[in-house]
Amino acid sequence: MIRTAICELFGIEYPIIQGGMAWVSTSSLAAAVSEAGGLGIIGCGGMDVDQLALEIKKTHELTKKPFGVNLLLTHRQIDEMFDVILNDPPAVVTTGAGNPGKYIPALKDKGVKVVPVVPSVALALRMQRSGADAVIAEGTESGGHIGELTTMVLVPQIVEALEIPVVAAGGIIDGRGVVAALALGAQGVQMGTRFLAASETNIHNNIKECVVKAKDRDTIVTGRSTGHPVRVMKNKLSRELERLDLANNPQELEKLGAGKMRLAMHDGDIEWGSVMCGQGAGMVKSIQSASEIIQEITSEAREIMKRLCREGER
Ligand code: TUI
Repeated sequence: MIRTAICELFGIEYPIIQGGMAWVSTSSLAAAVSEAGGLGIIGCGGMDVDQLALEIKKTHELTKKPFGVNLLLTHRQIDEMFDVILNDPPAVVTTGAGNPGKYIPALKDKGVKVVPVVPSVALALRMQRSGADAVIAEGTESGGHIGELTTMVLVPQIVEALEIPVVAAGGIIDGRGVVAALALGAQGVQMGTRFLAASETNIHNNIKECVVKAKDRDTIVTGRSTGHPVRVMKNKLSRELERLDLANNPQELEKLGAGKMRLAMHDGDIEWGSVMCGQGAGMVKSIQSASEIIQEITSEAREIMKRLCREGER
């Protein structure tokens, strides 16, 4: 079902990419997603170079299928992280939170497919010119560091502007989202929030329960005054960050925000931790394995496409 250009490009069965979430996407999740036929991604955010090297090694041991690494361009050891990747190259590198242009040639020399996450048509075009193999068009519904445009308007405009394949991200949780993304011209989807609640993530159970319990309006964007807006679950920390945003106090905001992802994901503090997650959390119903998630989504998508075909014939 739904085999698209990115299935060929990455050597995967289903056009489903797991978001490379900082503190969340380790070898256990990435390998489980790849084993289930999607593309698992290790997120380097929250890791140091030795941890990244070890997670890549562990993923190779857990699966023979293709997987990727997300290079977080704001990482304090970004150049060392890049060297780790060149030393033991994964099939795919996705990038986030910046322009990866200078890293692309060396990755391509090693046969790695390079797929930057982009929040605008202008950056998508720059990435295509720099040799990217595909882009991930990420809407503002996503969790974590976000751009301004919604998935609904960003994806079709990037699809229209580019010749390389486009993957849609932001607010995609189930088969309905997958079919909608394909209808917008995307060749696949990237999902973070749904996999945040996967049984294979090694994060604190409080976070998974928080995602499962979430309702439609439970996330908020903080940090606009710093130039790095992030979508998080509403809690005591986000209310305090919002106050500092409104007071236009980016220095205090950065100070208060430091170390709070670890507090959430590792320690399970859902009040004072930074619980980065997307608006789609309200649609996540339970904690499931990566394989159950992918099977459920693909069968939902198949059913929806059949129904739409029938209705289109009438
Ligand atoms: O990167 C993400 N999501 C993230 S990163 C993260 S950790 C963090 N790092 C820095 C500040 C705050 C949090 C948590 N979640 N998604 C991909 C993404 N990339 N979203 C938006 C962008 C982006 C933004 C600007 C990509 C490129 C860009 O380009 C600016 C430029 O340099 O032209």
